[in-house]
Amino acid sequence: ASTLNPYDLYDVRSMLSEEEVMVQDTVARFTNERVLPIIGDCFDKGVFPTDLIPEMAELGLLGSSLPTEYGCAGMNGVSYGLICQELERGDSGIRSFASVQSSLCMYPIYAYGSEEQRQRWLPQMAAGKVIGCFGLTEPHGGSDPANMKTNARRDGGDWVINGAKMWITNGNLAHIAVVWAQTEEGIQGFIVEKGMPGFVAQEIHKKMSLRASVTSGLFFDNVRVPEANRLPNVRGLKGPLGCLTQARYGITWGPIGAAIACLQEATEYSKTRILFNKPIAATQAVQLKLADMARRITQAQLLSLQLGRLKDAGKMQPTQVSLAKWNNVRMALDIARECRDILGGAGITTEYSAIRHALNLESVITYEGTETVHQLVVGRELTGINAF
Ligand code: TGC
Ligand code: FAD
Repeated sequence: ASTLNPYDLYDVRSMLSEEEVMVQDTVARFTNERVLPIIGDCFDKGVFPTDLIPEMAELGLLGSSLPTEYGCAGMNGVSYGLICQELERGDSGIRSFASVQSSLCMYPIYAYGSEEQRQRWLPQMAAGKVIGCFGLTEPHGGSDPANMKTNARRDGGDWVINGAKMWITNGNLAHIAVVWAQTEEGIQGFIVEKGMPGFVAQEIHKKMSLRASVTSGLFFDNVRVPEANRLPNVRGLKGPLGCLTQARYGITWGPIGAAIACLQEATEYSKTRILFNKPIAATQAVQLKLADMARRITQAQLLSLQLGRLKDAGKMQPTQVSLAKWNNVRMALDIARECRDILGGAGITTEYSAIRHALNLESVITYEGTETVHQLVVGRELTGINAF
C-alpha cells in the first residue's frame, strides 16, 4: 500500500521544523474540534463565532510572528503560513479574522508605531481582548488606494478625520481601527478608537460570501484623534502596502487549506457514490479531476513553503507574494467549484463544505488585491512597464 499522504503528495511536511509541525498539528486540532462542527451553521446564519477568539489567543494565533516582549508568540513566517492554512481549512472567515488582527492591525502598530503605542495595544490584542480592523479601501474603488479621499488635517495637537472606508473585515467587532488617510504630508495611519465622536461602523449585510465574518463600512465625520494615535514611523502608500504584503503572504497559504478540505470531501464522496453500478471514483472522468486538483495543490504547497523560507531569510519581494496570491487563490477557487460539481446536487447545500469554500474564495480572490492587480504587478516586473 502507498505511504503517500494524498493531501501532501510531495511530503512538504518533511521540510518543516519540529516547531512548525507542532504549530500545524495544534491549529489542525483546533479547526477539527472547534471550527468544523459549527462553521456551516455560522455561515448559514451569517455570524462570526466570537467564542473562538479567546481560544485563538490562547493558542498564540494572534500576532503570532511578533516578539514575545509584546505578549506575542514570536513564531516564524512559515508557522504563520501554516496557521493560515489550517484556519482556512475550516473557513476563510476564520482565517480572515486572524489575518486582519495579526497582519493588518498588530503589524502596523508594531512596525510603524511608537513604543507607547506598542505597549498599549499589542499585549491586549495578542490576548484577544482588543480587536482591530484595517481601513484602506474606500467606496469609490479599492484597487487604487493612492487616490483615497479620506483625509486628516491637523487642528492644534489633534487630527480631524473625514471620509469613509468600505468592506472592512472585523469593522463592527473592532475596538480599534488602523485608518489610512491623506494628509498634507502624504498618506498616514491613525489608530481610531471605537466610541470616538463622529466614528461609526455599519455592518454590511446580504453577503453571499464570507458569511461567517463581519464586514463593515466605517464612517468618519470630523473625528478628532490625538497626535498620540498617529503612527509616527511611516508616510506614503508604502505604509499600508507594507501591511498588505504581510497579509497577502498569509493568504497564499490559507486557500491551500480550503482546497485540501474540498478535495478530501469530494474524494470521500466519490468513493461512496454508486452510479452505473460503480463508484464515480472508478470513472476516468472523476479521477482525472481529482488528480488534477492534487497536482495544483502540490504546486501551491511548494510555492508557499519556498515563499515562507524567503520571508524568514528576509528576502521576500512583493512581486513574489503577488504571484503566489494569484496562483494559490485561483487554484483553490477553481478546485472548490469543481468539487461542488462532483458532489452533484448535494454540493449546493452547506451540509458539505465545497460551496461554502467556493463562495468564500470569491472574496479572497478580490480582497488584498484582485487577481488582475496581482497579474499586473507580475507583468510590470517582467516588462518594466506600469499597465495599471
Ligand atoms: P507605488 O506608487 O509604485 O508604490 C508606493 C510605495 O509603496 C512601495 N510598495 C510596497 N511596499 C511594500 N509592499 C508592497 N507590496 C509594495 N508595493 C509597493 C513602493 O516601493 C513605494 O515606496 P516608495 O518608498 O517609493 O514610496 O504603488 P504601486 O504602483 O506599487 O501600487 C499600485 C497597486 C495597484 C499595486 C497598489 O495600489 C495595490 O496593491 N492595490 C490593491 C489594493 C489592495 O490590495 N487593497 C487591499 C485592502 S485590505 C484588504 O483587502 C483586507 S482583506 C483581509 C481579510 O479579510 O483577510
Ligand atoms: P475595484 O477596485 O473597483 O475593481 C473593480 C474591477 O476592476 C476588478 O475586477 C479589478 O480587478 C478591476 N481593475 C481595477 N484596476 C484595473 C486595471 N488597472 N486594469 C484592469 N482591471 C482593473 N479592504 C480593507 O481596506 N480592509 C479590509 O479589512 C477589507 N476586507 C474585505 C473583506 C471582504 C469580504 C471584501 C469583499 C473586501 C474587503 N476589502 C477590505 C476590500 C478589498 O480590498 C477590495 O474589494 C479590493 O481591493 C478591490 O477593490 P474594489 O472592490 O473597490 O474593486
